[in-house]
Amino acid sequence: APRPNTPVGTYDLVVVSNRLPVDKVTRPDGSVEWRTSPGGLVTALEPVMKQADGAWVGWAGVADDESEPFEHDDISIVPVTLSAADIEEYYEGFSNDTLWPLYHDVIAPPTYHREWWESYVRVNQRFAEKAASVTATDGTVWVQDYQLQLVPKILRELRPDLTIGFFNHIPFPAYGIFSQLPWRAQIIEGLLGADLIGFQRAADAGNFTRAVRRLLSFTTKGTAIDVPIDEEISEAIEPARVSTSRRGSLVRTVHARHFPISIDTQSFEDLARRPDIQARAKEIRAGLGNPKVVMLGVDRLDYTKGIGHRLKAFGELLADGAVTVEDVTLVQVASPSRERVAAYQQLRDEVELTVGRINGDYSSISHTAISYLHQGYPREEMVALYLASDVMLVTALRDGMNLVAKEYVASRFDDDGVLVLSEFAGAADELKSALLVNPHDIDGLKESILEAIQMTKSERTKRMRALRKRVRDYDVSRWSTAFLSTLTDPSGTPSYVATK
Ligand code: GDG
Repeated sequence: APRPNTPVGTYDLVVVSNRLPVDKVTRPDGSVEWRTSPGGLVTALEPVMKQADGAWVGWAGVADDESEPFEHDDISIVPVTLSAADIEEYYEGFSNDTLWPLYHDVIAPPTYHREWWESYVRVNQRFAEKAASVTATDGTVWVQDYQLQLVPKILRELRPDLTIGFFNHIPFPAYGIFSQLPWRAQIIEGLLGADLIGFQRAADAGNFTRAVRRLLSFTTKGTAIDVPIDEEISEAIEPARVSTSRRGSLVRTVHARHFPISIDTQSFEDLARRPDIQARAKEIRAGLGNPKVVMLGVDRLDYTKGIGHRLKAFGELLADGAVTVEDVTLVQVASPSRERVAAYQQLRDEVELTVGRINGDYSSISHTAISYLHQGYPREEMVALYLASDVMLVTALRDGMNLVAKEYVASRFDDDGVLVLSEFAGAADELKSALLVNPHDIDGLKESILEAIQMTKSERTKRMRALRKRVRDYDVSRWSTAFLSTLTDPSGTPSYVATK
């Protein structure tokens, strides 16, 4: 049962994420509009949320917004307020300049600031209190991602009656790296407030479980972790989740497992089959001067994505004379991201310098080596780009999953196109028929690019069919169903057949 004097809400399923699935847009005349931000998570959770009496707790994307809860497209939206200082310290600071680089294997140096940590604690407390106040007795809360790792613990203290899930969308690093974090024990304890902690790859779940053993010496067995609890708490918790350890003390069982996220595969294929989008794909190729081979990169402009390594490999292929701009062109969409964080400003300068150099050295009047687009595009245009491209380059240095790789595959209903995919993206565990590359090995990357360019039609078809089967069989609704059913019944057979 909930603790006495704790306010209790009415929603049986509550999703908590840093950003709401809607953006608050203020028009020039001052009127306000809420626009659905088209993301995979919304598509995945919309049906479940509508079915269970669901609500979504999160931030609307603008400072100091104090909107009251409201309904949007049949989902209840519960906004959390962030001040300009919260955004700077909790979000841009601790989330994006401490945790993000640390969890991506310190590709960029993480910054540790005590003020940022304090803000992270305060904001996590606010999200947890909001979630606690809207969730029904014995309800389920699903917390999303690295910005909110303390929420499970705070929530369990406020509401021991709840079933709590957490999903980490980014990698979880090996202990040798994670242990740099001055607040490493608090983070682990925060996550252990959940009943089920989900990760993208088996390796991430393993890294987390090892961190639990190293820092807290709790007993683990496979994916199960025994978390000691006191008697008072144990009475409020569902009996099936409580047991007595070999030493005779009471423990809660927490599970850490991998659930590789996916996309709404069908919706990408549907777009790709639209005649207007196919016509647009042809127009894109014509606009590029109808080269033999169009290569594509699509990333948020982020240092984890290996954009520089990709450019270096392509630049060297041009310098070697292995390819010419008449035959091969690269389109790089780099959508603007985290522009107030210094590391991102520096990355933008580096990428744009490199693109400028390569284009200056190798482009001709009629053919550009790299079409660089620092812009965001509608989903329709992305699918047209996927269709227009013979080779898709995903060369992330570290990536939780990488949905772009799956979207490319989902769009290629013609069974054509070659995916070059980094081993360091979570997607590599599943998309084994891609050309897997180590992006740090520039010579290897160049060879794989040439192999992709020269691949025969029959080999392309064979590989793409295998890739498409995986992405069709494991779409995002299967992901959310698997997570939620494991959360509510951890003893049940996992319906999601794990990879590896
Ligand atoms: C994190 C993890 C994990 C990009 N530019 C445009 C655009 N996009 C879309 C892509 C894709 C999404 O954004 C990016 O997803 P990714 O998975 O590639 O990468 P992150 O943003 O880093 O996401 C990642 C993911 O969470 C989910 O768990 O896979 O590893 O880092 O859907 O298509 N979409 C449109 N215009 C753009 O310009 N419409």
